[in-house]
Amino acid sequence: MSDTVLYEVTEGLATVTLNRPDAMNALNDELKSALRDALRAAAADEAVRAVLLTGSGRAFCVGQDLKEHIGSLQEQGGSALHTVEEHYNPITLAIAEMPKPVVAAVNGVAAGAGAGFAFAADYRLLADSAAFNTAFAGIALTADSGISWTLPRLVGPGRAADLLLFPRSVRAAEALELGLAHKVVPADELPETAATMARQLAQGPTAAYAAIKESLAYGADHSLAETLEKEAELQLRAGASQDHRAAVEAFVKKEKPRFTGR
Ligand code: T3D
Repeated sequence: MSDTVLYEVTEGLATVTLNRPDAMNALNDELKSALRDALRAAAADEAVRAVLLTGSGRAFCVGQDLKEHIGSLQEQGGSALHTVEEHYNPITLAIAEMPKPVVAAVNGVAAGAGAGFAFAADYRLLADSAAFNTAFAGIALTADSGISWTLPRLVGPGRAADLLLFPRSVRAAEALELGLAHKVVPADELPETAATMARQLAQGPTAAYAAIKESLAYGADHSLAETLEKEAELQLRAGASQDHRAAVEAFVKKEKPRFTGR
């Protein structure tokens, strides 16, 4: 695997680190392919029960590497934008749809597709020095990486239009207020806090988390009646898990449950 993405699995937690710190983790072709492959590997690996996505250096990810992109545009014109189908879409889908929680530890600025990947995650923990910037309109592009789906759901359609039409860096405190961040911590505490939270999820009831992800996604664009049916189906599945039985037994015995993810 390319060293532009670090991939490590310990005790059920896959840590995926964007690793072009000198380029603020800008997404060149090598990094995009490596990230897509790492996320697919984490999704498919039953031993992985949660994923932590973060960046090395001072940025989380500044989106498409525009220094590489200018060369592609000169060579290929608009065909250079096929990277959206080849990379951005599968990366976003892998984050949003993998049947296990994904925590984004946003260690610095997240712009363009970098913001999109964080918005697709299930939980966003921000360093107090971090910021989001949609960036697209600044280079005469429209939203990609799912931002036109995730952003209105996070902040409402009016604010989403504002953030896309007038791109600016939304700092961590405002991101928390808007609902773009779940939690903000001092920058030097981010790695430890993020690892602790992600490890807690990796030791949790994986099948229930998968069902929670699925039901939230389903409920976002279905009627109440349809969602109730989906909840019933998913609850049957969660209720049949070993973890559910073990947790109820532990509750009755006043013990702490130990989840195996099955
Ligand atoms: O193929 C396609 O294009 C379609 C796919 C699109 C997906 C996308 O992600 S489109 C959006 C691309 N990203 C951007 O437009 C963001 C551009 N960057 C910025 O607006 C700002 O740099 C930030 C708001 C992110 C951060 O600002 P600041 O003040 O902290 O940093 P800076 O001084 O602007 O940048 C520091 C360095 O990073 C600088 O390089 P230098 O001068 O030290 O050599 C800058 O050029 C570089 N940098 C920042 N963003 C990018 C980048 N280099 C390449 N690509 C970037 N996206």
